[in-house]
Amino acid sequence: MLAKFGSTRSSIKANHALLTAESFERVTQPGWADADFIYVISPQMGARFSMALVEPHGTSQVTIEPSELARFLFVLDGRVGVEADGKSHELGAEHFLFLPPSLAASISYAEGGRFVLYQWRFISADGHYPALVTGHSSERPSSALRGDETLQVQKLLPEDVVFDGEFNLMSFEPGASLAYVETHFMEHGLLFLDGGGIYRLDENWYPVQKGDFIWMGPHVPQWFGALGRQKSRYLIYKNYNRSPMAG
Ligand code: UGY
Ligand code: MN
Repeated sequence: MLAKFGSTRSSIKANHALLTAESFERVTQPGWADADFIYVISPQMGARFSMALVEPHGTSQVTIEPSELARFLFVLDGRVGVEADGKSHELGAEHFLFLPPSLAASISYAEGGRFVLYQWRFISADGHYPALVTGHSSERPSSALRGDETLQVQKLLPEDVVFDGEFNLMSFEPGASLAYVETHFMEHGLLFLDGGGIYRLDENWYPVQKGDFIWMGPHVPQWFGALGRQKSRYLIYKNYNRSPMAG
């Protein structure tokens, strides 16, 4: 994608960032043969997690060893295979998988199997880790956010304090919006899956659309209003169930 006259919609600020495709930088990673990583969010920008778009350009597999990192995959296109805990999981578009730090895994992929990968240092509540969780967005129940039927939330992970974060899908009817400007200590890593609108981040109002990523740092004022004639929907991570003094 050519950026004319050095322009981009990407905007990297101290407490938030909008990352758009024309400024994506592709890098390789040890062990991940035939795959490009686009790290849209990283600790280097101030986040406590990383979020990458992984684009395989060949058939390969990687072995993940147990470590202090938890991982969450959300498949966008194609197929991704995960073997862990003696089970094989075949993931297609809109399948997700939470891999706890305690488990080794083998991930296999091929050209066209694009997915989002979140990685973070898991904060255990009691020294234990949750089990692997996998599923498909269509299987997860939807509920109105604070009684607003035009704004639906699907929680992909079980509601259990054993998890130190949430991964949710939020769907907005055209014209729907967050009810108020949120200001919370939890961070977000977001990918627009459908539609778009206006995202307020701190003192900026950004036009946003499908394919855009957003980092919201701690306490950044945030609000979204959906525009256009189709539903808007995003995948959003938030550290959750833990005190700001934990970790
Ligand atoms: O869960 C959340 O904090 C969510 N409502 N935030 C957001 O959509 N920016
Ligand atoms: Mn929020």
